Amino acid sequence: MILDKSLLDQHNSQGNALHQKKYGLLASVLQDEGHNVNTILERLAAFQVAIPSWALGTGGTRFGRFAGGGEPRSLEEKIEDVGLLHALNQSSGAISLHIPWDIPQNPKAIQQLAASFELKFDAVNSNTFQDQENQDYSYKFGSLSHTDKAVRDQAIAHNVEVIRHGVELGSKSLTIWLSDGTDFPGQQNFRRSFARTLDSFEQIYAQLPADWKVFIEYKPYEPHFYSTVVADWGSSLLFCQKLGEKALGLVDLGHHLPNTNIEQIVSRFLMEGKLGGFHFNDSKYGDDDLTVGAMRPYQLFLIFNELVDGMTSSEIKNPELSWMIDASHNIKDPLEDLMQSVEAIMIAYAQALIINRPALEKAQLQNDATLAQEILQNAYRTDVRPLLAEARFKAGAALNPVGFYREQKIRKELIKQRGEKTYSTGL
Ligand code: LRH
Ligand code: MN
Ligand code: MN
Repeated sequence: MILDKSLLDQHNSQGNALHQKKYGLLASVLQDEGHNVNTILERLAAFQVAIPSWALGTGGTRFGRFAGGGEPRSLEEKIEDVGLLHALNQSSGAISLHIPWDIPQNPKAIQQLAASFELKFDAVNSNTFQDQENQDYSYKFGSLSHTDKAVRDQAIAHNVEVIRHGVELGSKSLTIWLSDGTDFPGQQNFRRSFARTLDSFEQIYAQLPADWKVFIEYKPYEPHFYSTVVADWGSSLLFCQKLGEKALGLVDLGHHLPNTNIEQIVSRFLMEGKLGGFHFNDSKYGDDDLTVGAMRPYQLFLIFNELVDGMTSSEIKNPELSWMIDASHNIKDPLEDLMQSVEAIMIAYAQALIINRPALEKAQLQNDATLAQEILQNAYRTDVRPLLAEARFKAGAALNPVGFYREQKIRKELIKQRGEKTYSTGL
């Protein structure tokens, strides 16, 4: 579906008076506090979050799935959906593919289609956590860590194939989430599983093009419930350090045990120049994959505090980061949910940008915990949404993306075009 620009302009002119009131007030307060509002707006405009190709349909759970209607039926339609999101917020200028859920049959045409919506391809994701039809060996007992070399070779070949697809699309990174692990104590030897995995990773690493990176994503449990080979940031970092400079850690917010201090993990990765990127989502219990910011917006802000600190510090030498969403939608309209996720990420980023850093550093040096908290929470409790709206307005996006999407009844239109019961590939 191609967006009619004049409808966007109409939406923006209707909302502009109220927006200017809110924005003017915030901008003048920030200016008085010593911030350069234009620089903040530029940073927000430059910030792009990749949309996962597997989150454009209703995911459901293992207990059931309730189709939302009008879901994309092909990779082309997924790209159109991301194009629509990007037109609405100008902050979703990339898509991350999961292979083989989304195999680009005609990569040239796919790339052209994406380019027509000004979309780039972020990391390509491999999948050795499911068996595919016509596959020689099963991954029931693992893939890159498997005891049988033939299974490992098959999983390595798949990753190399994913790199090939990525190269054809102009992607520059591979994300490996390795689900391999065990369900019962004694089932495997931890040390040998690690060694076999390292050997497999090394073979994949050797096939990376010169300007590529590989992201090693960690997760403590699920699908396996006793041990996982790449269970935590320590294991991820260990693999990355052994592999070389193209290997970087990937932090999926849902992949931590309850109450883990994720912001400190982010700081450690940054310190070592080993942070590759994020899978943003939110959760209350585990890997819930809920809308970003729905449960723990303060945690997200604290993560961005570390990121802004790291990105502006001359002591940190970390490659540019990949910002990606990894979410699943059980009951919401996936497009609305993704717009909310992107907004939540941008809010946390904007709030982190307005932290009074010199004052924070001074409070830290003086061990003034009260003042340090005041400084952080002053930024966190500032309603920065007018800044985001202004950045969108300037970029020709919608002042209120979800509002516009509803006003225009876009889902209804997608259902008309695609049908009530469509199923997109993915989770
Ligand atoms: C695993 C995970 C990983 C997969 C995606 C579908 O839980 O986060 O990133 O590739 O979900
Ligand atoms: Mn993930
Ligand atoms: Mn996950």
